[in-house]
Amino acid sequence: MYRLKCIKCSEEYPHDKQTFICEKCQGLLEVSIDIDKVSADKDTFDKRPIGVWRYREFLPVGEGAKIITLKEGGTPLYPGENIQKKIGLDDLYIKNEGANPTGSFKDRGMTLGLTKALEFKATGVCCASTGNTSASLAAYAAKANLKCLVILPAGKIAVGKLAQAILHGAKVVAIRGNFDDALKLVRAASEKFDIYLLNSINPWRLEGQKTAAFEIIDQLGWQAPDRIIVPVGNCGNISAIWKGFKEFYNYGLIDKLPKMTGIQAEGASPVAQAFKEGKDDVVPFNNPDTIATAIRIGAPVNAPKALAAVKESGGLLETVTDEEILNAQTLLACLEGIGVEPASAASIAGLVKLTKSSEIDTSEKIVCITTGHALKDPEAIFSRFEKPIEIEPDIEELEKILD
Ligand code: AN7
Repeated sequence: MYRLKCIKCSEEYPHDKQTFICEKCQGLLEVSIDIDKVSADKDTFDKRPIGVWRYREFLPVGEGAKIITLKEGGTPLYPGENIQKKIGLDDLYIKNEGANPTGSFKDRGMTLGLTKALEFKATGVCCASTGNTSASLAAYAAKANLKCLVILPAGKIAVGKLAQAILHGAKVVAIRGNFDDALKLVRAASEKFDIYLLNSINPWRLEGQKTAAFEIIDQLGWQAPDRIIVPVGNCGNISAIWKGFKEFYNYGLIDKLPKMTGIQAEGASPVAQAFKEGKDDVVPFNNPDTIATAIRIGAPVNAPKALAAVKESGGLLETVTDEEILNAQTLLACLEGIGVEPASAASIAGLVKLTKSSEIDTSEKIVCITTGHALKDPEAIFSRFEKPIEIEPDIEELEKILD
């Protein structure tokens, strides 16, 4: 019912083939599911709790597979009432992926990733990461009882994420280099030491991440929004979410598709630049830089998938500055009560920018995806807000400092 397929030359490989790259043309692979052989409907899903595995018929795992789960997904879809009013929109929602077990959307991918790793009889798993992937992989590897190696750019990982990877018992290696260097190294390590690679070049992992689209449709009462806005780094998530929408559309569960809108941080925006220049070739940023360390990526591996998603859907890619990102983080925290890390706030920063420039129609039903929890990166908060005022435990002293 499912196999691997090259997105460039359409060459197909059996589902148990151990490769992530087309052997013929070096193109990226995706999982191709025979949608006409799927048998499920809204009632099938309704009997199960909301989350990744509610949509099991659309997930490429064998019948008897041992499923590694921490009950990921089922994240809240909040109406963005206060932000919507402030910036003049009619129908805004926020899908808060920071509410996942390890605090980011990566958990959706890792439940599939570790389930497949066991199916493929892996004894260990590995990834390179800007932080969240490593936190998630470490936790799921622990649950699956597999060894875990994570390679990180030294000094550039938000402290909460690093703490998680260490806590869950991964072998944590920091390299003198950036994420792109770490990814190169881990790909070599995966081959040399036969450890299963779980970066988003792994198409099985993205199958879990596509369930964010399924949940949004489900939570909106079986309809698609007009637009999805999502932060973009290595380009896996936007591609996965688009695949999810297409599958429910092809299966007949929705009758329209949303415009996929990807937001990159200006200092790490090779894909947005390519899109703006109308090019398919993405020119890597050699020294990507942004406060949003999660998306500090110069050579996104899934760029061709993301560009296709944006073009097919009639969406767009936009950049935002660090200042816009931090303002959006504050907006979300102080108007909606949702705490997110800087990279997550890129979707809201993009929303604000595109509303101002009238590229978004104010009547659109929009879902902004916030990808990671505020506590992932406490330093990004402490560095720009006032520290608490210290006083004696005395009511008069307290009165003096209150407005
Ligand atoms: C909060 O952890 O790449 O475009 O190694 O942590 O699918 O890469 C993180 C990415 C957005 C970008 N928001 O998603 C990693 C890593 C947050 C993230 C992204 C990331 P992709």
